[in-house]
Amino acid sequence: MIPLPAYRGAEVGVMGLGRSGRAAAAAFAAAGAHLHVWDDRKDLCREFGEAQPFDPSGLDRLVWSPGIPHLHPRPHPLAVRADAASVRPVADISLLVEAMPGCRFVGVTGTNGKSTVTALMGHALGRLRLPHAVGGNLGPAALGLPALGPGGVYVLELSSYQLALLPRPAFDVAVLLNIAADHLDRHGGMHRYAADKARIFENRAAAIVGESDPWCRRLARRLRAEGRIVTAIGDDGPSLPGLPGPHNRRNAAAALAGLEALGIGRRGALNAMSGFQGLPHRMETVGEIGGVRYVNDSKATNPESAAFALASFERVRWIAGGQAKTDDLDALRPWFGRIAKAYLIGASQVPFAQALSGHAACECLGDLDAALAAAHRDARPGEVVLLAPAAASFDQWDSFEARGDAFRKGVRGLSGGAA
Ligand code: UMA
Ligand code: ADP
Repeated sequence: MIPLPAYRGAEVGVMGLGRSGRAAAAAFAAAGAHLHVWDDRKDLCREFGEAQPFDPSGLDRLVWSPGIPHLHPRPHPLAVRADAASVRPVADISLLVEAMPGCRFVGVTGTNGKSTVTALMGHALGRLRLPHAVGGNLGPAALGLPALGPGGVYVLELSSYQLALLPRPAFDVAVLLNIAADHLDRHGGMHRYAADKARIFENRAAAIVGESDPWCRRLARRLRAEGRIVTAIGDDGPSLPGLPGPHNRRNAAAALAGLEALGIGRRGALNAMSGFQGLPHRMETVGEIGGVRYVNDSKATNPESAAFALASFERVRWIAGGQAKTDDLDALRPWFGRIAKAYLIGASQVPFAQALSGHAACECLGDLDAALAAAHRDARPGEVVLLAPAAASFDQWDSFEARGDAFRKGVRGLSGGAA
């Protein structure tokens, strides 16, 4: 837990009692602050005592949970009242940065690849035996991380929600991997989304940017015009056995650049990165049956990430569909030729079938079990059965993890399916 001695006796509020809010509340309580908590789920508030009316006027700090809209599509009513009282809601990450001035902070953001790069950097710092902690959008919430001594490195995965809630971002190293349409309702459109992502570079951060999309290219040009040194992420990064696919070479390049920006020599960094096995649900091989490989990329929740998964294999039995963020599969078009057949599921199966019509064979199967059974039946040696839905899971599952776990279990249940 992060010590917050500066808040001893202060009036502090926490809005939202999920993972980030609970960690913030615990850190404030341990510091001896006067804690006020709110959540639209009143049962959660009751755990902290009597429900309290929301009075932001006397608050020294208001920590706001990233999942609660404070601006778009509509500000939460309590955000409106905080604004009226001139109290700015902030992300827990602000307090972490404030509380640990002797440490260095690496921020990793982007539409796709954040978790992979964050975890890979954490893996390498661990191999190098450097004091570090990994968290933020991935893993433990900011204020639940361990306190590191001077020189410690926090590697933080940052969502656009969190970035929008940082008053003065001040990372030492900032990585922006890519920008594609996602979460647009929460940011009020693509320009605002890109602007929120760009905030990671405010202040003094060493800038590392993937220049594969027009939004990032424009931003890198702007930073260079401002005299900043920008390290471009190419697709020539090291190829790590646990990280298949061209996108993962970009991720490895980003992690390498991040480690070098921390002052770690190239050879040492490369050596430390090796052995990283990747994260579950991201291009995870979960079985090999009769020469057919089964790959779980359940985290591919938008067409851009699914495109990289398709690009990674020659001939794919593609399981896709769910709660689509867009029915437009144009990002996948260059790889349609790799689809032996698409097995479509979930709420977007019909629009996805329409988008694929004339380009690839496809069938609407309704759910994952039926799709896996059909793909398994059709697959020939050398092919890959790939779950890369290009859509969120929430129409049929609680999370992308639950969807990926069901796929892994289904594969293990197929005859001879031990991974
Ligand atoms: N709540 C309200 N009113 C609302 C909405 C929510 O009171 O209108 C309350 C809920 O009742 C709940 C709490 O707010 O008790 C949930 O807060 P939250 O949604 O911010 O979730 P946390 O559990 O605090 O988790 C957050 C991140 N979640 C989101 O940004 C949606 C987690 O990222 C992060 O790991 C965690 O903080 C620790 O830092 C998850 C995520 O889905 C992985 N991120 C999105 C993504 O990756 O796409 C951005
Ligand atoms: P995030 O944390 O940003 O969601 P992850 O590392 O969890 O990113 O990967 C999410 C999905 O995006 C995975 O399905 C993965 O295959 C794909 N992906 C990973 N890195 C990239 C990248 N650099 N560009 C595009 N897609 C990617």
